Amino acid sequence: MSAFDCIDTFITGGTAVIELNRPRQLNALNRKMVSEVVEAMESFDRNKEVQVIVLTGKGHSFSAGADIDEMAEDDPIQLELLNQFADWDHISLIKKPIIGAVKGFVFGGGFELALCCDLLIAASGTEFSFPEVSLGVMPGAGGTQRLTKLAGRTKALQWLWTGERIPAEDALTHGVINQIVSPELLMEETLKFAAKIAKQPPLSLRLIKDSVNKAVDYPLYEGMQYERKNFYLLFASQDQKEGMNAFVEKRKPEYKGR
Ligand code: CO8
Repeated sequence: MSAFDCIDTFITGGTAVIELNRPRQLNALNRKMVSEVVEAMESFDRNKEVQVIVLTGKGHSFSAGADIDEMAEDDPIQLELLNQFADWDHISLIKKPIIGAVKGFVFGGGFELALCCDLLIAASGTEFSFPEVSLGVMPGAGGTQRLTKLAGRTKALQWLWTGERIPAEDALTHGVINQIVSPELLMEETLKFAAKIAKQPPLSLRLIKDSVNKAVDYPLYEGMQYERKNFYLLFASQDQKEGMNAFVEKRKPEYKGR
């Protein structure tokens, strides 16, 4: 039995899978679900058996957005006191690769949660949208920032102002997702993709993610200084010795994550 009410989790090979589990509400994100996602991610981030985390949704859709019923009567003071976005901030601190496997509707807060993933694989027919504008609000969990950094200001404004549905093909063209696969193969292809990453040395994966994330926020020079420190740090790892010795000795490396 899952320890969670709104998500399911399991581990297969070196990949941990987190499934949003309110399919009858199209996986609308209530606050409990977001806290559970974060709790599961933090636990998998510390679990030595896990190299990659996959985030997906049960049923037809990844997520139709924040739970409007829960949010409708919110007031600013209550929102300030709840500090619910602290949970979202914690997702940015996860060190392991996170792959989103999305399908159906990826709307509002669901789109924001997808944008918290490092890579996104979408089933054909997936539609992304920020419909918040039509509810008299706007994205609040990073949507305006992350979408703009990925797709650029022009497309971001168009999509955020109109709330129009973005077909998976457009999301691919504008660098929002990595790949489109057929719906029946979504999990299979995602797990294959995850396995390809999971076999790489964990410390390299971790510091590559850390450095690429800095590229988004830092000016080039500072980013390169940061990258250099991470590069040096990897020379303190057993896996660097193993990787380079294995190359010289013409054998397969055996990485330990140390
Ligand atoms: N919140 C609550 N319930 C929802 C939501 C939602 N976002 N989306 C769907 N549901 C429920 C429906 O009420 C319905 O429940 P019931 O069967 O009890 O009536 C069930 O899911 C199925 O939905 P529909 O019957 O509407 O299914 P359709 O296939 O006809 O339509 C749509 C699918 C087009 C996705 C439609 O459900 C829809 O428009 N949903 C709302 C989409 C939306 O506006 N999302 C943005 C919400 S605002 C937001 O995300 C702000 C983010 C802020 C930061 C994040 C904080 C967590």
